[in-house]
Amino acid sequence: VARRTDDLDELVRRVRTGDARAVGRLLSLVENDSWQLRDIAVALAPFSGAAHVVGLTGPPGVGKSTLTGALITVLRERGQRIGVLAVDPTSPVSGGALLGDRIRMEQHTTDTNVFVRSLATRGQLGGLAAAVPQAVRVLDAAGCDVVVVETVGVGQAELQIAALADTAVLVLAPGLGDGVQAAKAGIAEIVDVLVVNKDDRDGAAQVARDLRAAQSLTRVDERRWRAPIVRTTATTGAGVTAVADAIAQHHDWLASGEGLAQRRLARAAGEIEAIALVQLRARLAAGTTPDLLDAAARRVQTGETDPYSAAADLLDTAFGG
Ligand SMILES: Nc1nc2c(ncn2[C@@H]2O[C@H](COP(=O)(O)OP(=O)(O)O)[C@@H](O)[C@H]2O)c(=O)[nH]1
Ligand SMILES: [Mg+2]
Repeated sequence: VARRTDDLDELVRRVRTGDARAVGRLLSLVENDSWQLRDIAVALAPFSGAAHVVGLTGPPGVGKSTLTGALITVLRERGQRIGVLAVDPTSPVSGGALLGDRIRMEQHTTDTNVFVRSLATRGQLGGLAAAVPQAVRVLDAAGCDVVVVETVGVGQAELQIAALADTAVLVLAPGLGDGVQAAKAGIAEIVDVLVVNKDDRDGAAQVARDLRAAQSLTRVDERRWRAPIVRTTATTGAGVTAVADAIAQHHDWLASGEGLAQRRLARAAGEIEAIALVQLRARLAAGTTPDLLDAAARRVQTGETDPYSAAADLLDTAFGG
């Protein structure tokens, strides 16, 4: 165990110098070797909190990866070091979507100040929830000024990533129909920057108007951040500077008050909860409690007890003293 810990410390030391191979190696450990996640978390804990974590989400095909590539170009011009995590909960690592992401960001692969990585689930529940925050920490420790986490979707998974980020960016595009409808509900509460991409296509102005209308339904509050709506053509880079500006302004606004600390507290709480749930599930599955579960199921089935009381007993037994 001691040797393993030494190896991790050495790896983290190299990561902190921005060594791309060490970053790649540690990201692989985070993604694949879940049994080492705890040791990795311990080694990284002192070195996180400097990066601005940006969650970038939206329906498939709206141009998130293209926009991320264009954003990298703008941020590099500003002298920043960038990390990108493309999270895809649905497709396997070798799948088309991630391959496409790689190609779209390829222009940056020789830049030593840019780290791009795709993450996919390995089928285990909670796997991504556990891996993504650690992967962010790796890039944070590597000295990234900005870490972009790209996720697909306009549902629950997207909300989780939004909660993970300091700044949540929602990308939409014309021709989505239901996508915009679904997105409207969460706009006021969750989203910090709204991007209407594919501004070169018909309907982009209408999408922006719809978003502004949805926004105007929420109460005006001077103390609240009002998400700017930015129109972009990611393929040409038009409007992308304004996206970078909006992201930076939101960070400054958060940092000027309690916002940044509050978000990071919420992020840590969510992370702890996710880890606890994964461990509970593992204990239930790993044989420490199946007999208890069987016995509890029988008592519930015969009406001797109710499922809530049985679940409470099981939790006490699994985690109690
Ligand atoms: N016309 C147009 N096409 C775009 C724009 N941005 C991205 N695309 C194209 O939309 C497709 C999906 O882009 P991608 O970045 O993979 O979308 P993602 O699934 O949201 O990551 C690709 O063929 C892009 O070239 C844009 O601003 N205008
Ligand atoms: Mg993509």
